[in-house]
Amino acid sequence: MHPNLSAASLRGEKAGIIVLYNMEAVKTLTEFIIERQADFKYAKGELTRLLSDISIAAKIVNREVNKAGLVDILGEADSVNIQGEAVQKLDVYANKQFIAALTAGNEVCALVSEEDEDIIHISNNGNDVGKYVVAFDPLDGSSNIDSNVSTGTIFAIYRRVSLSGPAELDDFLQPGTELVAAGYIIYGSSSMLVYTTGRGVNGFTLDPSIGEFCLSHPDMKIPKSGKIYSINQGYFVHFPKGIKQYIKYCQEEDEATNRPYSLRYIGSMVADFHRNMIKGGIFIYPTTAFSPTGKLRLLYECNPLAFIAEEAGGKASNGSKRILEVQPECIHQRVPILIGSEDMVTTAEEFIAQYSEVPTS
Ligand code: P6P
Repeated sequence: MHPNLSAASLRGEKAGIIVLYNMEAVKTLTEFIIERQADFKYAKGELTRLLSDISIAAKIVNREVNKAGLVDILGEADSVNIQGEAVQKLDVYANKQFIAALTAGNEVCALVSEEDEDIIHISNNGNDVGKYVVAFDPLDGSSNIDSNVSTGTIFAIYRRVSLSGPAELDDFLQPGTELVAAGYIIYGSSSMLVYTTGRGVNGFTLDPSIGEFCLSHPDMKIPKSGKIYSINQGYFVHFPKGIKQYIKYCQEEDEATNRPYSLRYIGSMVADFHRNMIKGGIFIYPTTAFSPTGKLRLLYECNPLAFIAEEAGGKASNGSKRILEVQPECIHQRVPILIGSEDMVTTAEEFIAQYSEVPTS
């Protein structure tokens, strides 16, 4: 029996989180990855080590995120990242943790981070041993930390295409269909790591008492439809006509299709996406007058979440094309995105096709 279970959990009281009843029922992330290693087309333990490195950094970041209100790690660092956004100290901390963990693991030859303008090369005395490249957003939604709102890390793992030597730009400019693995960590009321290697999606909840991510959401599926739409409606006047019409559709009264939907918008993509993974729904960040190609980044936000969404039976598009088929042109490329329940994304695409110029790409 898990030594740290409270009497409440023994009684099975719903505490709003997954209650672990006993260690016999608990499968850790490491055990799960090893079990599934055979499924992974490049087995030989490479992915096991790579995902294990990511989970270690996630635990360290989780610890600091949870302490953020207690130590002077909040507040804006004196720099801005290449997106021109004020950098929170926790952004910098999280970035350093993931770079350190992925560097130490020797499986990765280069990284792209939201926080760094250029490719971060990782070499071992001049030999670029790693067969993988990783694109990641170390702390998505970090501007919300001061208000204690969930934030997250998003990662995308590609096999390098260059044969040897330092990684090249083309190693990162692969479409999402070439992803070998992708995932996110959500630092919230409980912290979870959710990932896919193309064999379904599985979610692991961090049990801080044992410091392990434990399988809590096996074989996750996004409901085919839902009653939640997520969009920053404050920008309504700047949206394309098709998006405006879809929003009006969401607000109409129609019992047969469960409308009006509820509007839920957290402002952290990982948190909005994760809620829709569990409950069903659609998240939209379209083009706007001030983000003419969209705000969210293809390599380390949209592609990894699109891979997960599709593996969970959902859908992700730029309004007219699968996100995963968009050919990246640069490492910090932005794209418009509609992602979540398949039927809801399809309906939104129909409004875009009917009312406005669909994005070309
Ligand atoms: P807006 C956070 O800054 C982020 O990159 C995503 O996590 C989030 O979905 C989006 O931007 C929020 O942007 O313009 O609505 O504040």
